[in-house]
Amino acid sequence: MKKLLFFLSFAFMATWVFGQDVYLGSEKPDNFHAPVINQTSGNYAPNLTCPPGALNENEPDLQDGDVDTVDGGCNSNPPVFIDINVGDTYCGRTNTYSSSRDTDWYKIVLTDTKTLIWRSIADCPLNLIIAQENGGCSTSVIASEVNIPAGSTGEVQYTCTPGTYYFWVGLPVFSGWDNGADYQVTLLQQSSAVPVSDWAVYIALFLIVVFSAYYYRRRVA
Ligand SMILES: [Ca+2]
Ligand SMILES: [Ca+2]
Repeated sequence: MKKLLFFLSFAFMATWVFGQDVYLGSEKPDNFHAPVINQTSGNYAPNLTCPPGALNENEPDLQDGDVDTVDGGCNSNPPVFIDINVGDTYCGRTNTYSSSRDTDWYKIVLTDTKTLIWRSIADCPLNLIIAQENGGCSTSVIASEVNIPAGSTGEVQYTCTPGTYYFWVGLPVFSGWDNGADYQVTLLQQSSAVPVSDWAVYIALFLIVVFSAYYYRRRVA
């Protein structure tokens, strides 16, 4: 029984680890691992509305034979990106077409170190990826979250040193979403300030220590 449980646990972990898709491409590769959670729209009712002040990706849903000339990143020739700044929210679209998927690459060039958060919500399942440019279109995936269900907030973060980074958003799958769906993505910087709630905890702990010491001294005096 123990051996069976061990085997099942190992199989689950292996499926979870190796079944993840952090592939940046728009076309399905031969060795693509099917996502563990093949989330579809199910009973979810699309309800995203673009918030005031948000920017628009301005890319129409791609059709068979289309070339992504808006933000296909390194999947397009020549490569094309949307520049993004910390604090920006983009409202965009993503879809599948002809066994391919739309991929959207947002680019930022950092001159100092920042812990950046890439956050999303969508009317479809999403993958979020942060990739670092190693020169040209040589990239390294440095953080990712995959199979974020429709209607759920996804988030991935990384402490980025000076350099060029790509913030990628797209579907986890290569078919089934030909009619497309809305998404929203936001690039945030993690504050280094200690939240007020944390300070309250520290002060409370300090007072407990002080009063405990005072009470102990009175008892032994
Ligand atoms: Ca798009
Ligand atoms: Ca695109």
